[in-house]
Amino acid sequence: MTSPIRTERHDNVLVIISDNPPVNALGQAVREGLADGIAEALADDSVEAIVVRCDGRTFFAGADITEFGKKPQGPNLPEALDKLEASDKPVVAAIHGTALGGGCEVALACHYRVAVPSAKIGLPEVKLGLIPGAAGTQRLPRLVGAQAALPLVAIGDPISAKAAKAIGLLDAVVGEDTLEADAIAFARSMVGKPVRRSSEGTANQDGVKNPAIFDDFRAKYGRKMRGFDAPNAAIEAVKAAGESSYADGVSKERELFGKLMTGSQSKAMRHYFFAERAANKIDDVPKDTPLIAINRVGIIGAGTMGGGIAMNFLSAGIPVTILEMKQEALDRGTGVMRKNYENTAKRGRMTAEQVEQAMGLLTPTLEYDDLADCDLVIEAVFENMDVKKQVFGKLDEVVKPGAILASNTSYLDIDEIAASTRRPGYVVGLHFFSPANVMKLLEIVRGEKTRDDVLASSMKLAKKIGKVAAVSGVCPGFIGNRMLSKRQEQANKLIMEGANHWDVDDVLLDFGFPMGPFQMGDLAGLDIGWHRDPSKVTTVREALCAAGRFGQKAGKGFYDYDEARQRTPSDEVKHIIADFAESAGNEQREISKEEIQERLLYPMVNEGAKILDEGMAQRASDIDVVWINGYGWPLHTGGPMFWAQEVGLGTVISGLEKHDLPVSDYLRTKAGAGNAFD
Ligand code: T1G
Repeated sequence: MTSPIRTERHDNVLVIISDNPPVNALGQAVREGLADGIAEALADDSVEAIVVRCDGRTFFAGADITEFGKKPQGPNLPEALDKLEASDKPVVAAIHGTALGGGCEVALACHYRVAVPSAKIGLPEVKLGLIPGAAGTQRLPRLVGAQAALPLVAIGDPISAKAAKAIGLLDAVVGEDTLEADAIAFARSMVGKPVRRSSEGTANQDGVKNPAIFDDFRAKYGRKMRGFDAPNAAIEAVKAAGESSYADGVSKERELFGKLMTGSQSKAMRHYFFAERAANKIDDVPKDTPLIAINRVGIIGAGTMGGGIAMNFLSAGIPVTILEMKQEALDRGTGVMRKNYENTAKRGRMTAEQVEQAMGLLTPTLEYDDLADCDLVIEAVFENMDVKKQVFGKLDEVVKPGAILASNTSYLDIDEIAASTRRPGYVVGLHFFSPANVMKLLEIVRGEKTRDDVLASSMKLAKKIGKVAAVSGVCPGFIGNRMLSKRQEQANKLIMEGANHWDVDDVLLDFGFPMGPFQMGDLAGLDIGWHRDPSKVTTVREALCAAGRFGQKAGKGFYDYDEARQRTPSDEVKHIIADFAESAGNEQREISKEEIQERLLYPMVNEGAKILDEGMAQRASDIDVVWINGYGWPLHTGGPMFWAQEVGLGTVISGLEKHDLPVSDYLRTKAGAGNAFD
C-alpha cells in the first residue's frame, strides 16, 4: 500500500506532504511516513530546510481517533516529533484548514509555523476526555506562556490564524493561495540561523510562577469543567511546564494522558464524537440523494420559538421572511431578535455590522403571499392540531411546489399534519429546542410520506445552521420528550412518596445535569398553563400556585430564592407536598438518593429501548446525541444508552424490577445478547 506521505524537492528545501483524506489524521501509516520523511531530510546534506504540509482540506487534524483503545502500533508520534524538533535544519509547518490535537503538536515540534488566514489551530483533546499526548502541554506554554496556553489546552476551542499569530503560536500568516511557496520561502530565509525549539523555551515565568493565573482560570471556567477529569489534568500539565524540566514535564503529561485514555470519561466522549457524526447519516436515504436548494426560509410565528428559529438562518446568512397575524406581534418579535443580537454583540461575540447584516436579511410580513417563493417554511404557531392544519392549508395554497413545509411541533402527529396537505412528501418535523437560537439539538421528524430529498436537505441544512440533528419517527414526544416524560413521571411520584424535591434535583445535578426538574419548573414558571383558580387544586403545582409560589419570578416556587436567585429548600413546600400526598392516600417514607437515581434514569433507558424497538430512532447513539444536546445529559458519560451499557443492561433491568417498573422485551433481548444496543 502506498504511503500517505511523500516528499518533494524544491532546490535546497524538502517538502514532506501528507495525503490522508478526509482530515490527514495521524494514523500509523502517516506517522511511519512522517518519520521516514524526516530521516530522509536529515540524512541528505543538500537539504538545508524542511517544510511539512498536507494535501486535501486540512493540515493534520489530530491523532486517528479510530486507533484509540486498540493496541498501539509504532512509530509513536512523540518520538517522531522529537526527531523533527532535534533537526538542525529549520523546519516549517505550513498550515491550512484545522491543525488540531496531534496536528497542532506536529506544528509545535516544527521550529516555525506559517498559516493561511482561514486556518484554525488548537488542542481539542479535552473534548475527547483527554489531554494532548505528544508534548503539546509542554511545548505550547514554553512558546506562548501559561496564560495563553491554558484556555487552548484546558477548554480546547481552536483559535484563528490571526489570534494564533498574536500570541506567538504562528510566525506568519501567509497568502490564502500561496501557502506552500510562502512556507518554502520562509524556510529558506531561516537557513544558517540557529533554530528555535519550543521545548527549549521557558514557559512564561511570571505566568507559571504566578499561581494567580491558574486560580483565575479555575475561577473563570470552574463551572464549565465541573465533573470533567480532563480539563483539570490539562491545568496540571501546563503547571508542570513551568515547574519542571521539559523531560519531567513530558513524563507528567504522559502519566496524566495514560490515566485519561483508560478512564471511563474519555471512552464516553470518544463514543460521542462518532455518535454525533453517525447521526448525520440516514441509513435508507442514498448518500447521493439530490438536495433541495434552500435559499429563502419562511417562518410562521414571531414568538419566542419563531424568532429563535429565524435567528439560526439569519446568522447563517440565509434570508428569512417572518409572518405574524398582527403588526404589534410582528414588531415585538423582530424587536426581540434585534435585542438578542445586540446582547451577543455586547458580549463581543458579534460585531455591530454582523448584527445589521443578519437583521438585513429579515423580511417581516403579515401576508402569506410573501412566502410564495420560500424553499422552506417552518411554522412555530400554537401547539394545537387545528391551528397547525389551518396554517398548513394556507401554505399548501400559497407556497411554490417543491418547497419543504415543516412543523416545529414538539409532539403533534406529523403524519396527520401532512395528510392535511396535497404535498405530504414535502412535510417534515423540524423540532427546535428553546432557546432555539442557542440549543444545538434539532429533531428531524420523518413522516411516513416524507421524501428522501426533503430529509437529506433538512439534515444538510441542520449542519449549515450549526445544529446537531437526529432523525426521529412519528410518536408522542418523538425521542427526547418521550423519554423526558418517563423521568418526570417518576420525579412527581417520588415526592408524593416522601422524597425531598431537593434530593431529586440534587441527584440529577450530582450526575452532571445542569439542573433538576423542580428547579426547571421554578425557572420556567409554575403558573404556565395554570387555570388561575386557587380553590381548584388537583396537582402539587396547582397547590404551589394557589399559595402564590409561581417560581423564581415570584421569589418562591419549589424553592425560596434570594435576590441573587440562590435557592433554598422550603419547609412550607415540603408540608404542601406532604399534605397533598396524604390527601391522595400516599404513604410517605425516606427515599435514598440511590433509589431516586435508579427511578429517574432507568425508565428513560427502558423508553429508549422501546424507541429503538419501534424504529423511532435509527440507532442508540442517536438517542445519546439527542439527550446530550437537547437536555444536558453529561457528555462525559456518553448519553443515556451508552451510560446504560457501561452500567450494564442487566443492572438496569434489576433496578427496574426492584422498583416494580416496566422492562421492555427489547431491553431484555439486548441485555442477553452482549449488553449492547447498537
Ligand atoms: N480521527 C479519525 N477520524 C476523524 C478525525 C480524527 N481525528 N477527525 C475527523 N475524522 C473523521 C470523522 O469521523 C468523519 O468521518 C470525517 O473525518 C469528517 O469529519 C496525540 C491524542 C477536523 C474539524 O479532536 O474536530 O490528536 O463520518 O464530519 O465537520 O495529542 O472532524 O466521514 O466517516 O467532523 O469538516 C484530536 C476531531 C484528536 C479533531 C472536521 N483531534 N475532528 O470537521 O468533518 S486526539 C480532534 C474534528 C489527539 C494528540 C491527541 C473535525 C474536523 P465520516 P467531520 P468536519
